[in-house]
Amino acid sequence: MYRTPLSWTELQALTDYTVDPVNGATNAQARLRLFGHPESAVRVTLYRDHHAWCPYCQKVWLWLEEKQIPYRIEKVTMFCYGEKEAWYKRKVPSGMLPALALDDRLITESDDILYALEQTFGPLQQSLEDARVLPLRRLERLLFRAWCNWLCYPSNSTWEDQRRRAKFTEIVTTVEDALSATPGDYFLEEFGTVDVIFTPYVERMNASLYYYKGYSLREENPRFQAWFNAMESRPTYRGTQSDFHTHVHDLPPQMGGCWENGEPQMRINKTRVNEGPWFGLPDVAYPEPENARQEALSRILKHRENLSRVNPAAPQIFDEALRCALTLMMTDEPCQPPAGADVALRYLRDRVSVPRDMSIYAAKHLRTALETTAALAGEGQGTPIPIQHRRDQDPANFVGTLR
Ligand SMILES: N[C@@H](CCC(=O)N[C@@H](CS)C(=O)NCC(=O)O)C(=O)O
Repeated sequence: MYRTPLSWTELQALTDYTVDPVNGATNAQARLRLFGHPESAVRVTLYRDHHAWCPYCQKVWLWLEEKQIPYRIEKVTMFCYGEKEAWYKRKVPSGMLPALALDDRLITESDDILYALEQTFGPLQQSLEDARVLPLRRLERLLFRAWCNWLCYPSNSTWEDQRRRAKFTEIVTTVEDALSATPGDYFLEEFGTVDVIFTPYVERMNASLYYYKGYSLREENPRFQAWFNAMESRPTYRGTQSDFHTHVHDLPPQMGGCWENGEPQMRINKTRVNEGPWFGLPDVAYPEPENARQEALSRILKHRENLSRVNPAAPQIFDEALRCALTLMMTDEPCQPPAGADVALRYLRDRVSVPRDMSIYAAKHLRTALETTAALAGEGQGTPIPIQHRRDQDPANFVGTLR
């Protein structure tokens, strides 16, 4: 039995989701973070990407959140999403992110930024120059290179793909040994700098190898699994954490291409990440927060006019289709959507960006409701996600409401 879709006013009444972006938990929407300090205490501005996706920005972001340093955030467009802001090019002619202003000093290069922050505010448990940290930093770069060699170059044969996989998993074994070398689940005895340095690319490896190679870093390696679980116990990490769908479609233009190996498991994983079910994927393991659906609803309510403007469907079709999906998400009761809803809703399903738009569980609920409702209308897919650029996600379309 189908019900009629709720009106926007009725939907609005179903969410009281609020966060305090300034003093509350780590979140991608904040422009100012105070951690209970007065605004006059701010000495730092972090310039990072609108998409909260740049891995080098995530490293600095996590460090600031862990140390609870008051800071401002200025968001900048990455080249593959749209036009780089002229004011930023005047400051940083290369346009590269992140950059950080510390008092009167502007610093680029994420490692130099961490050095400067460490000198000013003290290390995050261990110093970057600590004798235990230096070899682990080198190991992180080795793992990064082996990952790029496997993911970002086409293999001419199954043999070549297997060879690159073996090289990568050999270094994974060294990382597993490093994780086993100290008590606890972090790299050293206690959480610190090394964990922050490993986080951005290990998160992207977990997503991309699952999808493009059929290899599940988190599930196949017990120490990595324990490390991910430990990281997910931290609200700082949860606030910066992305999901598989976002990563696998954001990586190709950034990395210059990601290559599928075509293996049966890879094909299964790819379909699952693109079409669901999204619950149960090894991109998250902490228990779902109770208000995940309310969060998804409140984020859509905030942006629905812009979402309608960029959607390929006519506004009336998109409006009704979206209300059907949100009604299902909030009431568990399906609504029959209008003709054309399949294309409209799958276009949006493919463009929910985590953590830019909402947190990981909120996105899983939203993608599920969009897909389930789209399937009631038909098999039509949204415009394919581009792989050379992501201008379909140009933040200029959301300026003014991007919070
Ligand atoms: N070595 C630099 C690398 C930074 C980097 O590659 N940033 C990329 C984003 S992940 C960038 O800003 N690219 C320009 C753009 O995409 O607009 C660092 O550690 O900060």
